[in-house]
Amino acid sequence: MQIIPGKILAQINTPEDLRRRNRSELLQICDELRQYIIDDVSVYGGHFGASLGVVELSVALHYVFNTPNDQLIWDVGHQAYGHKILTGRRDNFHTNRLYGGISGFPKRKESKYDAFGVGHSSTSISAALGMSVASNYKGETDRQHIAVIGDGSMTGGMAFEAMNHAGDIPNNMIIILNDNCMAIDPNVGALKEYLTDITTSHTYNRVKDEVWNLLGKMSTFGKSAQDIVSKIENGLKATLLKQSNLFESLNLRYFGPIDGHDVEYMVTVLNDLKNIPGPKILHCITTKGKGYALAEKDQTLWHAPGKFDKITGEIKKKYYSTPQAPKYQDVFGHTIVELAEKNPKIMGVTPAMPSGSSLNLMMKVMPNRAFDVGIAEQHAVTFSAGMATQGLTVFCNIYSTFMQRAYDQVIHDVAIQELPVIFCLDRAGFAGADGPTHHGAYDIAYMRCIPNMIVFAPMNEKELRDIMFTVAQDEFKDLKKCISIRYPRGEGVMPNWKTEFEKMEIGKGRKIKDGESVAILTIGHIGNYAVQACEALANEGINPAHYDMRFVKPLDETMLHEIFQNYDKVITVEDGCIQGGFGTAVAEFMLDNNYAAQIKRLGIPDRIVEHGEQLELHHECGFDPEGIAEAVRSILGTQKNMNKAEIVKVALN
Ligand SMILES: Cc1ncc(C[n+]2csc(CCOP(=O)(O)OP(=O)(O)O)c2C)c(N)n1
Repeated sequence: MQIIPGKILAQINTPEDLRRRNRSELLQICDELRQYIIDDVSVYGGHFGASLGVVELSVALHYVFNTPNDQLIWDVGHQAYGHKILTGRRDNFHTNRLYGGISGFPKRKESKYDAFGVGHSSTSISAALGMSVASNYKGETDRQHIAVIGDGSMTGGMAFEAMNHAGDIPNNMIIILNDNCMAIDPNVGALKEYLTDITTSHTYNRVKDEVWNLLGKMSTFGKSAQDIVSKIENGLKATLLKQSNLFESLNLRYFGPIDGHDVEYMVTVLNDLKNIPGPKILHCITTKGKGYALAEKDQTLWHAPGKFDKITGEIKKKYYSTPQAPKYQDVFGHTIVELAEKNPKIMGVTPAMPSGSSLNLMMKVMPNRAFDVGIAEQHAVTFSAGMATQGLTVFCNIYSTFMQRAYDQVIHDVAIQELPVIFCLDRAGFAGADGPTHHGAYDIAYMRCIPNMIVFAPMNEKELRDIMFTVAQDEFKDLKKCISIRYPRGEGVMPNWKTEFEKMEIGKGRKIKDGESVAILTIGHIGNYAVQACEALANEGINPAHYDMRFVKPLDETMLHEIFQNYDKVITVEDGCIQGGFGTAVAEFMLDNNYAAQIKRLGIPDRIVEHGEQLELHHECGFDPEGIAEAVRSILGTQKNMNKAEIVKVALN
């Protein structure tokens, strides 16, 4: 379906086109841009509320600054749809997040206007600072560097590390703090309270107006007047506004708060800021979901609602006549509550993903035992470690991709100290439409090399529940190990998922079926693809064995001896990187034990895999049901082609 832009937006193909427009037209351009985002996302899906909240900011920034020479960096980048539409990608925008289409995040390869690739939060200030230092070094002193960062992302440690550094370097850098009081869920922490204090302080706002009135006159009176105004402003702030000290004390000149939806005023302010040297921060107040009433009302739901009817606001869901399997995240959320109700030692931790991890279920019923710590993965891990030293049983739930942030903490604060922290790594494997910044590709490899770390992946809901039950027992603490439990985005396979808990033996795999000549070894949910492949291969008279290994570490060595003694052809399958992953662990076992089987490792290859549906990406990398079946045929040297219709049917089931 073609999305039709409004009259003026249709004529804006680059920011240069925008800058040629009359300032009086900006309001209408914002309306048209907002409508375009609503029209597109309602049909094609994607992130929603955040982009609506920065429509005016996007227009004002491209109107005032000379992009792409001036460098504009969007933190996280989920709010950059307006920016993409204004920078030559409007006609392509219907491919946003689709396989082969444009990325849902700014990406350097995609456009010269995307100054920095993003996806994980809190990187923008560091990147802008690096660029500003480079510009200075090259003598490009008129160049501007702008980081746009949300109040949620501002809670990330990197943002503070960068501000600490920035305050020490007198470069042209503007930090735009887009304050909407929200992360995906409501923002948390003392910084949020602080920002609200600044925003609502009457004294502050009165003084702010005076300061701005003075600033407005600056350009008229020249440099000495600027100095005087600057001194007055600083004096006023220092004496009257103790709240402003946070940024000012880091040597960042603080301006605002201003209404981030008043596009004309923002243009004025940004033009003024352009002429003020040194690092500065502009605090803009915006509403997430601005201009679409439902999105303003339930901002978490409308962060990324999927496709919806833009008139009625009905979010389109698939309806099934039979009960469906739940999402793994919900199995985690319900199971931790179930366990915690009986065991007062259990605590839950999430860095800013209560809804995404379903820890919100526990936060609701046990608010003093489940914590959203902000976008702060490193802190989440060490905070969990701290609780674990006191004998608590801590489930620390972090998306696989975001756990990359906290690697040192996992080693230094948890594994070395033999603390029994339970890491639940959601969105492990291909994340899908969010693409390479979000794929949980590396956790098997990066976790399995850490001493004292157990690495587990459930093939279904029951295995997830049983491992959670097992490691929640006090005797798990006696092992003096931590554990990484990885599971993918999306649904499992068991509509009746609420099974009785059964204790699992650590390091014990499960034989799913015996076979002939070739054994398929899988880890985690992707094992269900192998089941489908085996069913399809049976029609061709091919009968592979299949083992659900469950543990990457410790490997089930008894089972592996049985496998290598009986099969000289082995295929490993994982939804994770091949290098250093599960298949590599199996190959290492083979080498260490002097077996000589032919091994084919299926998984994520050593390259960046772009975005798309999970199944599309599994197919591209050759480990969807069809790919697994093909690998079996190939290792057996069988020529006969699989019945494609059957495989597709199986894959779709
Ligand atoms: C390191 C990291 N952790 C978690 C996330 C997931 N995430 C994406 S957007 C978001 C909220 C960002 O809030 P904010 O910066 O205030 O932007 P808003 O959505 O409110 O515009 C979170 C937690 C992420 N992108 N990066």
